[in-house]
Amino acid sequence: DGFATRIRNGDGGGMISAWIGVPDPLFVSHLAQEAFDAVVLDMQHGVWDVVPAANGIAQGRLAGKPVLVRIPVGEFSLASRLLDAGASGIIAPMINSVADAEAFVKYAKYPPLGERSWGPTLAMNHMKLPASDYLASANEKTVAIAMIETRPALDAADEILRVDGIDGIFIGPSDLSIALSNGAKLAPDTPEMDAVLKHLVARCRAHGKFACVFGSNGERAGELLKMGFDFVIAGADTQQLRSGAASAIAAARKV
Ligand code: 3PY
Ligand code: MG
Repeated sequence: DGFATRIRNGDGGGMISAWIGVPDPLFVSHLAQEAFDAVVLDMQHGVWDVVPAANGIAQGRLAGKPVLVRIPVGEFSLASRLLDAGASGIIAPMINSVADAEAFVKYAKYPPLGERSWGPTLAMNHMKLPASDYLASANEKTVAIAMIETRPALDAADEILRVDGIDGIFIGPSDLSIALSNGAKLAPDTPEMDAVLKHLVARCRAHGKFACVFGSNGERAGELLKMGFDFVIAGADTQQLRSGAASAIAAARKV
């Protein structure tokens, strides 16, 4: 559970995380063997339900990797349930205002920051903490990450970053590119988008919060780390699986 400290202090040296949409805990077991710093389970566009997600968190912990979960839009009560299951952090999509950020914090943090309800049975098992120690440290040891991926979110980024209990932001370059082009294009990897991303990294630095972003492949992830992001994705599980298969087939056909 040094993850939260590592990402808060920026001493992760730039983390690369797996991103898993296939809802099988065994996928976590396999990908966690690679040199990823963390694992994200995607409940928004992936197809995870709560029980497999809880088992996926356990597989990540077995492999010594922190597991974060992206919940579906507005389903903040899932944040509490997944933290109860031992998630190291929650990523909430489409946080477009201070009101959205505060609603998220309410479910992700215990008082005085929020109103998370008590019952972290699995988390205490995983972390080997008695209840009093878990209560005293959970707000620090787990992270609440707000996704910035719309025009209103971009406009409100400073106010969202100022909300107590929001530990960092995660930029969704796909949705943001769709929003900024008014629905005209999906273009997450352009120079125009890079200018927006650099601006948001600077705002995170100014507020002492960390910056995360989705990168569609390894090379893009490297560019995003160079821009100063603390935590990047290097493509999703399905892409990595298929590109591995495609390159094996291509290699076989070449002999
Ligand atoms: C986006 O780019 O919009 C995301 O949510 C990350 O996949
Ligand atoms: Mg998105």
